Amino acid sequence: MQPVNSMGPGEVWGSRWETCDNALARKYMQTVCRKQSAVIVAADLRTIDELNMLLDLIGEYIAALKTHVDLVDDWTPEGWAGLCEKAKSLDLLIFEDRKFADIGKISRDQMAGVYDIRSWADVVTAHGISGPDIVDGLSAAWEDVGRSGGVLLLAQMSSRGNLLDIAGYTDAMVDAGVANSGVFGFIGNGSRPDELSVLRSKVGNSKLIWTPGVNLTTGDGEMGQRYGHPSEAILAGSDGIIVGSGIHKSNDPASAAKAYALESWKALLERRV
Ligand code: S5P
Repeated sequence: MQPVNSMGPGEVWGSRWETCDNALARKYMQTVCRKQSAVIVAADLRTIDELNMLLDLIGEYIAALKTHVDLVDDWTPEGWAGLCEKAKSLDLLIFEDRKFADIGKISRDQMAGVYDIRSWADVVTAHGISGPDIVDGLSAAWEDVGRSGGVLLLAQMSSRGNLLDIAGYTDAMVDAGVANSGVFGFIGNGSRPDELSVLRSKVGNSKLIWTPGVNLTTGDGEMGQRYGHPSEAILAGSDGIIVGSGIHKSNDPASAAKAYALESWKALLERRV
């Protein structure tokens, strides 16, 4: 049998690799193969020092860095630029989980502003509640600074009582998103593999699905969060597990990140056949 470390993205991702139409998504799939990890860390920490320390500990075990730039207490442009440089040197896509939701032209402007998200984020999240033009607004913002990026549309959420499964919302989101080359993929609910399988069958193979709501300890989390097992999420169709507290609240973040990486990689290889 071929050693896994010589496997190319076509062998690991199968038809996902062949049909995926988004350059950044293909880059992510290659990174996953190189690092043998489909872990996106949700680095929900309040200081730049803590963020840097976390990346130093776990950078080799993850494929992307997810941030919430507006929860950092000591944010400065210089401090943030240093963190982004570190992420790039670790071969990580930078994903700002801003959950844009306004009309297209305001979302474009919100990509600028104090944080200037368009200049450093490769991927951002958006709700589709305002209609499909939000994707054009966000893509235009990247073009404004000579960059390109990808939008992750929230098709499902992991929190209990969320309203995204009401009255055909998810289906409409998927229909609009699949047809749009600015869409990197979708956020699905990692805590409910059965719902995730249904989402995957609607999405098809041309777009990625990344899933929060995963933890090696499953069940209810804080304030309505719900957790499913990372392997089950991947076997149900997730292409990237978004892990926050499972890593950054661990006493040993490096070992935790390594354990999530191993689970994700094993499940990806199992799904392949
Ligand atoms: O439905 C969602 C969508 C997202 S992006 N549910 C989520 O929890 N998230 C994000 O994933 C959330 O903003 C947080 O950064 C992360 C989950 O963190 P954890 O500590 O619960 O693993």
